[in-house]
Amino acid sequence: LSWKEEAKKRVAAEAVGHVKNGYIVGLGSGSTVAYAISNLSRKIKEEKLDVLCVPSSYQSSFIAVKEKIPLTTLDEYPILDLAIDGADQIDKKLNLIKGEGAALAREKIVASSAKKLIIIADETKLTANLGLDHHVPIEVLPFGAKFVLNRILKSGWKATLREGKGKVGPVITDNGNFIIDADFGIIKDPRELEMKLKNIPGIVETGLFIGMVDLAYIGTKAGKIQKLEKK
Ligand code: A5P
Repeated sequence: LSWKEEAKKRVAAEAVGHVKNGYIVGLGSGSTVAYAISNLSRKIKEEKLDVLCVPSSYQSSFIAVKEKIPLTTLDEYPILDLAIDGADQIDKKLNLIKGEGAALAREKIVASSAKKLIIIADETKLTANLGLDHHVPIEVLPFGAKFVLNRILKSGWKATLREGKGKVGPVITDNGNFIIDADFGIIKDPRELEMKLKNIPGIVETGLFIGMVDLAYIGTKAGKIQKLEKK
């Protein structure tokens, strides 16, 4: 395995260490979370734990089913003990950009339902400034996609409708929506940007996760784990 995959595995195991018997656990999406799901499956079997999980995407649901992890829903358990998720960018204040896998809306709901949110990532995701060489994925209603795109472009930013792979035309999210990738450059005030975006009709959710993270484990190239905690 490459150092990155090793790092992802390491932080996944560290996060799964927080799961206790009786926990309801929210599962994020992406390749790092995939390691956490496999690890959690082993832990449940070995320690004979009574744990239920709420997946944030078809991807994490399919992996959890394959790993024989019992699943539940937010309708049955609106409060989760813990959520484990990945990120596309993370700054020192533990603010995130998410949504490369187009799962950001459900991920944000799962993360917001959890008493504790742990983020796992390799060190390439760490940044001094959110938005530096990175776009922000935004989930939009198909009906309002052009309208939202024009609003963002008119404000002087760059934005494109995400095209699908394995399908012509736009990416369709698990919620039946489109994704706009917007480039805001370095984001000085992510909370303010989030508020501005949320005021545009048609935007369902943004990939900005502000002030939500309790703990982040960052896997380094040197084989260590950097722990970042909410202050
Ligand atoms: C999914 O929409 C994203 O928010 C993922 O959490 C993010 O892309 C992390 O994925 P990796 O762990 O594969 O980098």
